[in-house]
Amino acid sequence: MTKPFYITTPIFYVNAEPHIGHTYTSVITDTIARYHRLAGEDTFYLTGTDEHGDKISQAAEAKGQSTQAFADHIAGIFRSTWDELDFSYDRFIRTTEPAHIETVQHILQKVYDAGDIELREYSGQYCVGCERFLTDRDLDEEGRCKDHEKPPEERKETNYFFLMSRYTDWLAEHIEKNPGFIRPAGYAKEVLSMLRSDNGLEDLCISRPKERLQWGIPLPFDTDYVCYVWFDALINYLTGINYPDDPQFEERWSNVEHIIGKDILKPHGVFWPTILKAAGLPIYQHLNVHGFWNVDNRKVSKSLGNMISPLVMRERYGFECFRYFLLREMSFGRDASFSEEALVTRVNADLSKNLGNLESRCIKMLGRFREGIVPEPGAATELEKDLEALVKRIPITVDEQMRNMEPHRALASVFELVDATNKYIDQRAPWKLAKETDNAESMELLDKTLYSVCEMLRVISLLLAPFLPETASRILERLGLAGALEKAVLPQDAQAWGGLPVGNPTQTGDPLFPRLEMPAAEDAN
Ligand code: ME8
Repeated sequence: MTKPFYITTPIFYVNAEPHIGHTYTSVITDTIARYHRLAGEDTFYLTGTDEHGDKISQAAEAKGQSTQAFADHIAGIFRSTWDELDFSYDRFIRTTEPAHIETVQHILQKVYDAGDIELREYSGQYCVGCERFLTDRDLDEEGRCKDHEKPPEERKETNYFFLMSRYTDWLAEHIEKNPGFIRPAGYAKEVLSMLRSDNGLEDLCISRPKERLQWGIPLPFDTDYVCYVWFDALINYLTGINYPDDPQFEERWSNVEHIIGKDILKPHGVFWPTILKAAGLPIYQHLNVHGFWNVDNRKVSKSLGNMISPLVMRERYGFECFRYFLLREMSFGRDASFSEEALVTRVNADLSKNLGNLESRCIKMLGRFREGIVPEPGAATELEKDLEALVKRIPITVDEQMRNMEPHRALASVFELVDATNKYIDQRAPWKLAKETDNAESMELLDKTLYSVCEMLRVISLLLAPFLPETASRILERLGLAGALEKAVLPQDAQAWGGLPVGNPTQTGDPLFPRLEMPAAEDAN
């Protein structure tokens, strides 16, 4: 293990069950975490639930449940869903945990002592959906919240304010001087325009009077108030790695990557770095912002009933097919559209036809022509040298793309290897060579071909493991390499041509990706 790597998802509100959006964020985070583990880094992946605030207490009330019972129930569903989907998180944090409450109070006190929190009277337009006071730019022409399409409530209160505006210039300068701090670049621009807008940055109201809202963390310096849910929620990233007591905290924190959707850019791009600065803590390394999934070209919403349950998708298509589609279809940072038809089309083309056929052709031919035993490759010809060159190059490209947070491009790079191998098989036509049993040269060429194809499959599986862990393990097992992933180090083991031992026994199996049927019209979504 070398340097620590720390990656986080947003903590999800417990007012809805996990849907395609939460699943996408978690699939990306899981994939990146798995990649870093395979690169030998001491990786920590944090996820969890955000349980305080008006939104949750109102949702519980609507269900006629106590807020705690309601939060317990939905947090349990998130956790069990993530477990069923085999996400490799290291900690599932809940903001109602005593450890988190303590950390929030510690940070609040620090910022208060630094003189960055002040009591003021305030009136404004509050959106319960967003859990914040809105500014003019958050409103549409009819004066409704742009995100929730609902008019905000007029609220007047004496509240504590975090003097965020003090940090405007510092933050703008940091963003300008550190390209990639918020990525892709379009989101850094968006944050800069929030900071540089005519009115500049406002201060942030961080309290709610207890008489109005009980469900929150009491302010340590005034127990008549509870903490604003966003101030509380962001601090989960510190609690998650046991700030301030863990001796590993500093090193881990210096390598933190946050993954979020574009809807929560402002809290993460503006509130969070300024809170950290005010608390005297280093700011995060990167904020990685992805786009939004629309379903059949419409916004995902409860009222439209198009939320897409990951467990239903697993039942219908197999989770790795759904996972593959999410990873490949969306360019990280941009919006994408989900439909079951698009999923079936892509999975059939890429996984059944391309990858699945390659695996089954390769292992079946080895069984038929060489009793399933990996043969001697002999000396490389031009065709094998081309494959070797690709195997030297692609793992490095994948490594860069993963570190630049471009998983869709990394996956496309892995598939370059799949395409090259399919092409190589067609060029060599081993089924023809196999007929020329009297020709020693043909037999040698056949061995070379079979070895090279299996070796390509080994490399492909190693690189595919973070994206499709189950598929990668199955292919490696069939190559007689069960357990290889536990020892593998990326990218170097994928680059090392010849890693597959001669004489390895292989075994055939069921098709990895049976062709999917198009959904019947009435089932679709
Ligand atoms: O905002 N497409 O929680 P949340 C892609 N508790 N991603 C989507 C999506 C979609 N259609 N819908 C949701 C909160 N997401 C706060 C976060 S963090 C300190 C507090 C994903 O339950 C995406 O990651 O509303 C988005 O940022 C997140 O879910 C919002 O989840």
